[in-house]
Amino acid sequence: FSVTVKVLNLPKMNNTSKRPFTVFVEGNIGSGKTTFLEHFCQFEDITLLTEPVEAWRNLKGWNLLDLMYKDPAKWAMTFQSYVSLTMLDMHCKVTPTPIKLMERSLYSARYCFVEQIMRNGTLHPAQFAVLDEWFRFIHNHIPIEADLIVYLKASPAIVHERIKQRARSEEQCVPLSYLESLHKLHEDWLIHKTLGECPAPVLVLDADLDLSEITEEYKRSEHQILRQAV
Ligand code: DGT
Repeated sequence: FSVTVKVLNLPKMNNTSKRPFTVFVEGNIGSGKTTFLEHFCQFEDITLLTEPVEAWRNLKGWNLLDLMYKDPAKWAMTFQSYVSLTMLDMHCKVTPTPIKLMERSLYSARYCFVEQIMRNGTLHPAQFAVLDEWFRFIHNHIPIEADLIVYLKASPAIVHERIKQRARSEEQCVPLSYLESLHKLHEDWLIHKTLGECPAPVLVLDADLDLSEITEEYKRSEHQILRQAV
């Protein structure tokens, strides 16, 4: 599999000893993480790592995302273990700029998605235990760097509407209740801090705004992110 790596101005890299300032972009399905990352294409000091959804849709010809949505009881474990692998790949990727922006992380895979399918009974407790052990092992043995989390906070009803409009074929069966539960898990993890570990300070942006207004909202995060490149 491969993740999309967008790098502008590669020759600028001259500091290999210092690790990059690392930002996770988090938020519910359809909250605008991809649009947020696209906004930062214009900045030369940033490497963007977009989520490997395409890898999930085509692993040696198999569409794991589709299998997971069509038959979660059978495929959620397989899907989730592949998500973990692709996320770990992103965390470990050596990037050539002072700033690294990642779409999602191992943390949201564990504390939002795995948590959700464990709580709703899709995952057998034994399957959950295996995924959780993998997460703990990685967390304890591999340095997962995080300096800032940008949380695109969005109302479940709004992202539900967006998901219907974008019509990604696998997602047509996603009910509002699923998005409401995922929203609550994001809130517990990033705002109330009652779930798992929040590995970095959280900047909350209003992701309910529509495309015509969202650029101004994104700009609110520019300073916090870009000052790290100085
Ligand atoms: P955006 O740009 O905010 O609209 O982001 P999306 O919706 O393209 O990206 P994301 O990560 O929220 O979701 C992509 C699809 O993959 C979506 O159908 C949910 C699913 N997904 C992502 N991560 C996980 C995971 O860890 N477990 C499960 N079950 N599904 C996941």
